[in-house]
Amino acid sequence: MGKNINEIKNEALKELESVADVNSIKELSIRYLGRKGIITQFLRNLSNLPKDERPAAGKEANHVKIFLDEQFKNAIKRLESKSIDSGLKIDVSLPGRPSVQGSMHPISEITRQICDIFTRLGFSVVEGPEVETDFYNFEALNIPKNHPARDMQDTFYISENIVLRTHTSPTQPRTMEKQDPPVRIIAPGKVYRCDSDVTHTPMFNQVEGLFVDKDVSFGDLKGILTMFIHQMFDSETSLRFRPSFFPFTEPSAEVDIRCVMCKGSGCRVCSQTGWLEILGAGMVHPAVFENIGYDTSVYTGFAFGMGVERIAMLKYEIDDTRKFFENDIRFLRQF
Ligand code: 2NL
Repeated sequence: MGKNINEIKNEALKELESVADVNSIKELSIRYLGRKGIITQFLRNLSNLPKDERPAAGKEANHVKIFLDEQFKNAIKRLESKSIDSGLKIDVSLPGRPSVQGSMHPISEITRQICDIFTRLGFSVVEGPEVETDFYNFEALNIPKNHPARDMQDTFYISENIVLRTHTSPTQPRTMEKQDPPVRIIAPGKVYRCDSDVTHTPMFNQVEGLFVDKDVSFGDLKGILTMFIHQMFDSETSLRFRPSFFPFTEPSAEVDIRCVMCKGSGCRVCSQTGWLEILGAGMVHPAVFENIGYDTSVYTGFAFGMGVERIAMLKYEIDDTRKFFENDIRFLRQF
């Protein structure tokens, strides 16, 4: 064999010292490390060595290859930064690159508006985990073991006792465990259900609220929710409370508003009823208070929950929930 690998290395370094522009360095790199380069040939010729010398020689040659590659690249980097330092490559007359201005996602915007209204009414915003235990998502809220919401078909199970929360309600027993009344909280966030069609996405957003103190009545519930709806929609909006059922409230009600599209005369959006359902509410079931240790002879409270997508659809006249999560910039830019 001709030259040994160290001689080749030293020659390459010497040549590198004598060149002063990027192209020459690139040529040098190709001459040594390219497909037909000196080092590449050297590695190929190793097969001529006696078998027991090949591994050590190969290892050394590979080290040199990596070393030289680094030297060439560093030399190029040094030259490039030098030319930038000396101002050679900057055209100060070029216009600046515009930075893209984003906008608030409609769901974030509506969530914020809801939280702002309740914050002004004395509520604090609290957040909780999206991966929940069976206890906080169901048990603490008086949702019995055989309830359909607990079915695998409706709930995403991580394991037997861990779920993706199906509502933001678990945030509330979590808060009540840590704090004695009065409690005035609002819990916004993402929730998950096994459901996917024009009106359902497997992830959607809710805001729930809870008010606990001495002497809290259904009248307080009506007053607070009426103020909320008048601020969120229009101070002239009529609303009605219909009896309903939730395992965690008793009595329970559903709240409808006069259809924002037809003002009550009947249209496609309100299915000709003139009314739109926009929230669920009720007086907190005593079992919920017992589960977290509040004295039911002293305290009462009300709670409510609403879907953010539904409110956003009504306010912005959007007809398909899936549009919120397709990330089509033409859709999102409008908000
Ligand atoms: C709906 C209805 C509701 C609640 C949520 C709640 C939470 C606790 C105790 C009692 Cl800790 N209730 N939350 C109560 C009534 C209705 O949501 O339609 N949500 C989209």
